[in-house]
Amino acid sequence: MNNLVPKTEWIKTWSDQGVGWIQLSHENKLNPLSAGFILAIKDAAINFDYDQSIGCIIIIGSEKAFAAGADLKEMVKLNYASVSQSRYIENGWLDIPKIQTPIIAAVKGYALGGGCELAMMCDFIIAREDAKFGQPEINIGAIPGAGGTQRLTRSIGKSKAMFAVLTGDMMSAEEAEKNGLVAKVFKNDKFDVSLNEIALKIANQSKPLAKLAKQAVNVAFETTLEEGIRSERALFYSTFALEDHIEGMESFSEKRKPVWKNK
Ligand code: CO8
Repeated sequence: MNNLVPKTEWIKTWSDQGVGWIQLSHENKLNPLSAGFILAIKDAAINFDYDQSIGCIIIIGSEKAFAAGADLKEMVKLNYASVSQSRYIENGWLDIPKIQTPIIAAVKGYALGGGCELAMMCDFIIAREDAKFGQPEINIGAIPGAGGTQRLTRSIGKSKAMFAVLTGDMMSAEEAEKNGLVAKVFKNDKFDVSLNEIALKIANQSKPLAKLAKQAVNVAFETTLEEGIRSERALFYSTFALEDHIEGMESFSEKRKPVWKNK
C-alpha cells in the first residue's frame, strides 16, 4: 500500500493566458526531489493536462536550481528492499512523460541527477545561460535511475552521454545546446520574456493539433523508423477529422490568421 503524501507545499502553480506554470519552490533552493515532492509535481502537471484552457505547461525551478537531483537526505536512509517495495522511482516519475499537453522544462542553475532526468521528461528544455546539466550519481554511489542513461543517450548520443554518466561532470548551457540536450539558451535578461513568448506561441496553437504533433514526435523515441512513419501517417490522417484542420486550410486560402476552435 502506498501511503506517500504529495508535498504540495513545495509547489506553486498559476495559469496565465493558457500557460500553466509549475514552480518548484522547496525551502532549499536546490529543490531536492524526494518521493513526495515528485508526486506533487506530477499531480500539478496532471491537473493542468486535464484543464481545457491550458495549451502549454512550464516546469520551472528557483534562481539557483531547476533541481539538484534526488533528495539525498531521504535517499541515504533507503536500502534495496525499501526502494523496490516502495517503487521509489515509479510513483509520479512514470506519469510525467504521459502528459499530453506540451510541457517545457525551464532551467536556471543546476539540473543534476533526477533534476536533469525530470527536465528530459519534458518535451524540450529552455535554459538560462547559467544552467548546468549533469548526471553525477556515480560520485555518490549510484547511477542514474529515472531515465538518465536512456534519455540522455537518445538526446546527445552514446559517446557524450557515456562521458557525462561515467565522469559525473557537468555540462554548461552552451554545451548542452550544442549537444542537442537544450532547445534554446537565453541570456539572463532575456530568459523570462523569451520563455513566456515560446510558451504563449505553443499555448495559442490548436490544442488537439499540438497534442497530436507531440504524440507523433514522441513515437520516434519508442519504435523503429518504419513503425514511426506508419504512426505519423495515421496521426496525420486523423488531423483531417478536426474542425481545426478545416480552419487551418481555409485561413491559409483566405490569407488570414486561423481562429482555432480546439475541436
Ligand atoms: N539532496 C538533498 N540536499 C541537497 C542536495 C540533494 N540532491 N543537493 C544539495 N543539498 C543540500 C546540501 O546538503 C546543503 O545542505 P545544508 O545547508 O543543510 O548543508 C544545501 O543543499 C546547499 O548545498 P551546497 O552547500 O552543496 O551548495 P553548493 O551551491 O555549494 O553546491 C551543488 C550545489 C553542486 C548542487 C551541490 O549541492 C551538489 O553537488 N549536490 C548534489 C548533486 C547530486 O549529486 N545530485 C544527484 C543526486 S542522485 C540522483 O539524482 C538519482 C536520481 C534517481 C531518481 C530520483 C528519485 C527521487
